This record gives sequence, C-alpha cells and structure tokens, in this order.
Amino acid sequence: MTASNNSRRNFLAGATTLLGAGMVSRAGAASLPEAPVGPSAGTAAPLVPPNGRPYNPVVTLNGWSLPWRMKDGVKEFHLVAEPVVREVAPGMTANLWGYNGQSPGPTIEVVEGDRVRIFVTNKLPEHTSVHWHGQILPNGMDGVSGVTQPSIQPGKTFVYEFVAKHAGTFMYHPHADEMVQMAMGMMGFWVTHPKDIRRHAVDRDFVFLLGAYDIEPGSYTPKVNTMLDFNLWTMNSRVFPAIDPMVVRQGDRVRIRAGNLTMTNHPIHLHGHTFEVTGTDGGWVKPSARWPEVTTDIGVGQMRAIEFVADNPGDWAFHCHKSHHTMNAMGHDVPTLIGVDHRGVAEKINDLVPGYMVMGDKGGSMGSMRMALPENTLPMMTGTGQYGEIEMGGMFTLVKVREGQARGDYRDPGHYRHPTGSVAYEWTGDLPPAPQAPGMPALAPAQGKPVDVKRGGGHEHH
Ligand SMILES: [Cu+2]
Repeated sequence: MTASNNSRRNFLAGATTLLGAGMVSRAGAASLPEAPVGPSAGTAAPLVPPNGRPYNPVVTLNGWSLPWRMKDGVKEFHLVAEPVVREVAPGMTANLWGYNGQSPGPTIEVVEGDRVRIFVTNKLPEHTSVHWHGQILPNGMDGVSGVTQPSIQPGKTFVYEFVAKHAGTFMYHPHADEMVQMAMGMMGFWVTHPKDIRRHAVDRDFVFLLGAYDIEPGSYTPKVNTMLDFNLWTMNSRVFPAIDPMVVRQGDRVRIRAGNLTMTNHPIHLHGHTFEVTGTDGGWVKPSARWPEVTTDIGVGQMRAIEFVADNPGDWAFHCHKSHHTMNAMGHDVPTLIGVDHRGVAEKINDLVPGYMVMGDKGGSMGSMRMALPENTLPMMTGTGQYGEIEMGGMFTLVKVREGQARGDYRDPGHYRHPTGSVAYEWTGDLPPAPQAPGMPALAPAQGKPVDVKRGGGHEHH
C-alpha cells in the first residue's frame, strides 16, 4: 500500500499540515488496522472474504469494498475521513471529501451476527462523526454529534463497535455539519449479508449511491449550500458515460441496490425487464408484498434493492427518469429556442459571450452541440453508441445482458450484436394517408392534434 499511501499524502498536503503528523503515525504503527486507499475510479473486483463466515460479495459500481482484519473474533475496519480527488469522468476531477481516498467511501461488507469494530480517523479540517444509517444498534453508537457522542475533532480517532444484527442494506454518512459534509461527498454503503449464504442469494449483486454535486464549470470544489440546483447527478460520484455498465449473464438473477443521499428523489428506471423491490434500508420485503415495476422512486434517505431475472439479452438503459438528472454540467442555462430560426444569431451572441451555444431549433440534437468547454467540466450529454450519439449524461448507465458471459465475469463485452432484422429501421416506401378523427376539423400540428393509434398514425400525420 506504499503507492496508495503516497497518493493519500498528495491529496492531503493541506490537511496533513493542519493536523500534524503525530496522531497518524503513532496510531498507524501499532493498534489501528490498516486503512487501505481506494484503488481507482473503476469498479473493483468483488472482495472475496479471506476469513470469517462466507458470503456472496457485492460489486460496488465504480467503487470497492473495504478489507478488514480479524482480531479476537471481531471484524475491525479503519475508515479515514479525508479530502479526496475524485475523477467524475475523464476530463473532470472534483475536490471532494470522502473516506480512504475515495468518494463515496468504500463499501463495508459483514455477515449477520458479526461483531464489528470501526475505527474512524478524522483527517478533515473540521469535526465529523459517522452515522450508521438503518442499523439497529446501541444508541451511543449511532453517530449523531452532540446527541449520542461528542464529534470527532480533526486528528482524532473514534471507535464504533456493535453487532450487525440484521441482514440488509445500509448506508453510512456524517451526522456533523451534514449539509457541508454530504454535499462534499461523504457517504458510503454497508451490506450485512445473511448468515445463511443461500438466503437472498443472487448471481450478481450491484451496489451504488446516488449523488449530486454543484461544481461550476472551470472549478473543482462543490458549492456546499446548493439545495436543489445541482449540475452533476452521479452514481457513486461518476457520470455517464464514465459509469461502468452492469454486466450480467443471460438468465442471472440480478440485484441492484441503490441508496439516495441527495436532496431530491430519483425514479430509477430499467429497460427490457420488470423487477421487484425486494429490500429497503428497513429490511427485506416479504414476497407477498412485492409487485412488478419498471421504475421505482428512491426517496431522499432511502435505499431500494431491486431484483430481476436478466432473461432479455441486449444493452438496456438504466437511469434516473428525471431528464435533468441525465445531463451534465454544461447545459443548465441553455434557453429553449424550439421554433426560433436562429441562423446567424449564435455567431452574434458569441461575439459578446464566448462559448455561448444554442439548443437546436428543431428541438433535438442536444448531444451534437459542440463548444469549447472551460477547464475541468463536461459536456451536457455525451457518449457514443454503435448507432451514434447517446445524448445522455449524469445518472445513466447500461445493464448488458449477454448469453456468452461467464459466471463471475464482469468485463465489458462491448456493444450488443442485434440479431438480423431485430433493429428499428428507416421506412422508405409509400406512407399511408394522414388519419383524421371522424367529424373533427383538421388541427394544425402545433395545436397538438391527437394521433389515431388504432389506424397506425405515426409522426408523419400533417
Ligand atoms: Cu434523479
């Protein structure tokens, strides 16, 4: 871990000076478990448990799970709260706060009934605490600054210890200066696996946290007092097209667990399959209480685990259904110019406002807007698929279902190869006459004349 410790020191040049090195080196040597640093912004391989009771590990999308050490039957983890540099996507990094070199922090995986001891070292320039969202534990371990404990001052290490009583999916985050610390990316996932490895078993189990940041183009640090108008909507502090696809084998039973610690709800939508919500941060949903969905709303402070059988091969979109949440930074101030002939206008405005761009006057083509971007920001939408521009950003990725994928193989298989004749195609023959509702005068298209679907009316009705 020498290299990663070096990189932590680099991240931390400022904060370390502030704290002094005394505490860290004194504690690091003897009693504290190692505090590994997140490997990269990619998706790490599942952490196969080296000791303790067996479980089926999860895959943290663009993240990783935190190794532990066993000491006298207790699972010991070491979280270091600290400033980190997160690559949100190639071309943009953010100065965030997180844990162990990454934001979100690493996923913690334990088994139901495990006694868990978590050392939390504070390398932030201000006090913090860690709340174990959803866990049933003794009040004094709940991590609410001022209520259940004094806050952890810079340079100090606190210990939390409790039994992970219930199998389920939880989150962790500060309960100290929360508005700032959560806006800066301090959060992580916690999975307590069932002690019977066969219970709730699935073939692939993905986890991630939904996030939101307000980072002005050209800058690196989130504005922490933004309440709603964020410009980066993330899955594990990444935006599309830099969010890894969820790769599954056809026929796999798949679970996706997503937690929401942003300031608004996210209706998460999966294409090509129906799923059931099988778990919340309150526990597992009884089978008799489940119903089929293709979208589930994840409210603020909620986790939802969805499950489906991946029986439909293809590259299936998986995204937040709020369309503003599938856009990146550049584009939140673009005026609507649909129906406006702006030929020549953009050039004139450009003389006054360099870098100005206009949204297409035909309503679309947002993905093909091109402009010189300021330093350290991302185009509003991007990504190119096998058929062209994807026009997505933010909380969007793909679930790739493949017949040929091996068990446990998470490598990106590339674009889906559609069977011949199974892709929507351009019609070049004669069009049927425009249908009209009986007895109704023809309306101008702008007034929204309804299309008669029974007679097969399409877009070419005027
Ligand atoms: Cu959303």
